[in-house]
Amino acid sequence: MVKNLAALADGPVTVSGWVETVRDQKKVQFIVLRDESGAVQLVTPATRELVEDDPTSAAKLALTETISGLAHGSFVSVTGELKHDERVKLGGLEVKISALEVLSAANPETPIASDSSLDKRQDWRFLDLRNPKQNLIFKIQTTFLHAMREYWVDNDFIEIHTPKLMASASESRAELFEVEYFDTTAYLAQSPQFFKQMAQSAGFGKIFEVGPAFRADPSFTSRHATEFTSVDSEISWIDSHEDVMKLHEELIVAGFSAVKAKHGEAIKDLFDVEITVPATPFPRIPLAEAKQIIKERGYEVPRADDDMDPEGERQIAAYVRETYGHEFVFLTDYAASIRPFYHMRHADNPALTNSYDLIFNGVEISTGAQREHRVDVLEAQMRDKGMEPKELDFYLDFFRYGAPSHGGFGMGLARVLMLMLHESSIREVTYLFRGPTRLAP
Ligand code: AMO
Repeated sequence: MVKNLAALADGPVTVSGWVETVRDQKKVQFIVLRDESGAVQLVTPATRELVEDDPTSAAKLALTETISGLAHGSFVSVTGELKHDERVKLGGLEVKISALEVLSAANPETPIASDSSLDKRQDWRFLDLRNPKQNLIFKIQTTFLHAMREYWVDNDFIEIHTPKLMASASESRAELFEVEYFDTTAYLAQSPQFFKQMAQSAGFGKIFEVGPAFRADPSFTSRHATEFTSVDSEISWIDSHEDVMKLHEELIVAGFSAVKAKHGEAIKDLFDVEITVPATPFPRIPLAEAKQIIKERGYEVPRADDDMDPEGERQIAAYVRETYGHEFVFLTDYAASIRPFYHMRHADNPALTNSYDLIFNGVEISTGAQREHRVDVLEAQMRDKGMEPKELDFYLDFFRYGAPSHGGFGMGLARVLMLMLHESSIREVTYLFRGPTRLAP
């Protein structure tokens, strides 16, 4: 690998990778060769014609011509002499080529360039991903998930994998993908919601799942996909949603600490972003209060349904940044009218729920709540939402045989990465994006 060259002494080496650039000068040729670990400069004197009394000149001429004809993106293997030289800007070393073999030639026409549109880059995602900046995103994602997984495992959480083929909706009846399923209809899971709650009644205590979620959402915003990776966790024996927020912020801190330690410098170099590990506790503001705060700052949320809108999220984030110097804020105690039937309502005010949204840099990344575990109350809350309890009898059964108090959250992985790296769309940080008009590649 290219990165291993730095540790080697001067001498013969073999290295392979993609041709990034060729500088074909009259007397000398340079190649920048890249693999997923980094880039190195290769150099060779150019031989432009046969020299009669030099028996090696035919081979030299062939090498020069091969290099002149190399297309960007070709995959080559090179043998040569490694030389450490501080004057070489790229990593302070160079390989003088003695032999070069083209293992897989690239088409000379490169279909995308750095200024291609996002849509065009999505068409050629595998080429787009060769860009070191794109590559880094997936290293960051790996580190972020690994750190959270380490937290879960160290704290005795059990990992579950809930089915993605469902007999019913898992959130609302809207945004449901239907699938032909033998002689019936199945639905793609919008969330692991019901089955992560089932784990609480099954006595698992604390669980997590990282998996796909599907939403037939026709919107073209920078934060919506029709398939996304959902990070979910659910815990038993809680007193309120405060316990869930505590878990949530500890996971975020674990993830951000690991990302900063491992990739902080590379993120600064490639994204010009300084990763901040957020201080705990994150600010918590009841939604009604948050709306009042932004109203006093001159922005009134236009929605009549008590929810926050994207501009409201940006406004409250700006307030939190100014007041607490924090990038995260929990907006809490949403109205029952805009929350699902399974959110627990306040004992003293059933118009409000024990729930929250987590806002990061002005965008919602997560929803969490304490769940209603008393089956009679659950049934009443379903009816209140115009639902017929019979429809979800399998779910209600989870609460008919002794169910612990519990709560949890679901978090969109791509949204976290987008906001962490100040990217403009989740399409930039999703391996292969799925949207209303994007099903391929
Ligand atoms: P909610 O529907 O708010 O809650 O989703 C949780 C989080 O998932 C992400 N998300 C999306 N990401 C990309 N594209 C989408 N179309 C999309 N929809 C949602 C967001 C969002 O905050 N069951 C509850 C969670 C819970 O209470 O545990 C749920 O799914 O980051």
